[in-house]
Amino acid sequence: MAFELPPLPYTTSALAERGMCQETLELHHGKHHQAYVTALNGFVEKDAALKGKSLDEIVKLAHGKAELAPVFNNAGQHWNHSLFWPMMSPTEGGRMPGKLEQKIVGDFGGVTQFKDAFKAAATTQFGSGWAWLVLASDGKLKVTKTPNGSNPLATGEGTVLLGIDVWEHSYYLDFRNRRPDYVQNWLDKIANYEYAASQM
Ligand code: MN3
Repeated sequence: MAFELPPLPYTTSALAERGMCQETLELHHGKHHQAYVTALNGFVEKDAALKGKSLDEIVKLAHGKAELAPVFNNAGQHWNHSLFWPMMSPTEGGRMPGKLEQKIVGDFGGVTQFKDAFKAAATTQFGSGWAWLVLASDGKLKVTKTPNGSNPLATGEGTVLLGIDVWEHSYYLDFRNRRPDYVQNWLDKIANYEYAASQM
């Protein structure tokens, strides 16, 4: 059974007023994410060891294996983007439920401290990659970052609550080279903290 591009949970213009325009979402979802899915299906088709495996299984088994790097890159990016779309909200973006806010205050010292740590991770990820808010195995929230198509599922860094794509294709039409502005706007107006709280 081939992997499929999941539909966006909102229209491509739904986040435009919040700083992510229709063209960004059309290209990012319809072209970039679709390309990862198509490439992954091509690899699975040709490799008996991958057939019938779940996406999580492929991400974990391909991680760190040089000969499976192209498989890992595309499987990881399919996994990352499938989470990224519901991690944004045209109605609840930026609004943090009390349950998550309390946990963030407890583990980071405050919402501002959390946002600063997340922004630092997202802006210091050299080149392409992702920044994440994870619930680590010790029960604490942590901010982490991964290069290219990698993610906390592969690295075992914890359960993903939130993640931001910092590949240039995710922000260049809206923010040009200003990645810090993209990340700050995303945290303040776009991030779906209801989704994050539901993963705790
Ligand atoms: Mn992307």
